[in-house]
Amino acid sequence: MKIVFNDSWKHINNYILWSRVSMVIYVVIPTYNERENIVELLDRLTNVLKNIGSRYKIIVIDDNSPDGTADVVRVWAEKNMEKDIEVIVRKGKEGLGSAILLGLKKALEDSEAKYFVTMDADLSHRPEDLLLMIKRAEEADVVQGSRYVEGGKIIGWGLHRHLISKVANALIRIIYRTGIRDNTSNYRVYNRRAAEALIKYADAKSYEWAIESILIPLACGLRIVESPIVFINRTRGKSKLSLGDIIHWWIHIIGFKKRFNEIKKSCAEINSSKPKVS
Ligand SMILES: Nc1nc2c(ncn2[C@@H]2O[C@H](COP(=O)(O)OP(=O)(O)OP(=O)(O)O)[C@@H](O)[C@H]2O)c(=O)[nH]1
Ligand SMILES: [Mg+2]
Repeated sequence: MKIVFNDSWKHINNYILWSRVSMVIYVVIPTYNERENIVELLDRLTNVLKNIGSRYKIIVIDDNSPDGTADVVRVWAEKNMEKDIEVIVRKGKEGLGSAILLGLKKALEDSEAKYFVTMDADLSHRPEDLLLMIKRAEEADVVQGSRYVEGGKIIGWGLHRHLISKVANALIRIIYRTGIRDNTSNYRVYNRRAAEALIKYADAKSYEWAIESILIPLACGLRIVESPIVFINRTRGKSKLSLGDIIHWWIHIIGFKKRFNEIKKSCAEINSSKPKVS
């Protein structure tokens, strides 16, 4: 009996080890003029990813940053002999949403890609919070990095940013019944199902991405959990968020409702046409 027990444990351990090694975590990072932040981000991020122990790939989507961010990444990769990083440079500033979508599309081409992380390059999203987020990804389709659950917080925001964020989140919770405390941070982990849903339905070019990329998995009935993050307001480089972006963002929160219902219907139809596994 004892031998059988030990053997099963050996199998389980081997399986855990095998599944960790065989899965690939992709990290998609949009950048525009982030040369002051990107080196620290990549140092800390690769450190965390190595600790997790799975294979990983980092995709940086840079919009031909005038400050030479893409070159800084290339030099960093060479200096650190880091092969698992790719820089895609687009012609000009096309928006953070379309940059992330491109990165996800590219990542999905790898059949071994299991988790798809999206994060900002300005060090507002601490790479160290990814450890818990990846752990939680085993129980959900989307892990939302959350500033509004126990253990999460925001450092460095003025009163008006707190107010905008609180009101926006309350509005999203009411209109879409998300039940999620933090609907607007772009620090997330998606599994393949969720990433595919985003490729199929998302259309956001710019900052509306933060809204669509949580509401689409929700419309498709996917499971979303929150994991605490400490959000630190950028201390280096400039924000690209303009007043126009903020206005557009507010309009999108309300205007997306019709599309949300269409996506819900489409996803329900796809799910009901799939053969049931008993
Ligand atoms: N490729 C690409 N990246 C962008 C674009 N706009 C913003 N980004 C990146 O998207 C991330 C978030 O942009 P931020 O300017 O920090 O915007 P934010 O975090 O919403 O605003 P702040 O709170 O003011 O920092 C950063 O990594 C930016 O470099 C864009 O047009 N193209
Ligand atoms: Mg930022």
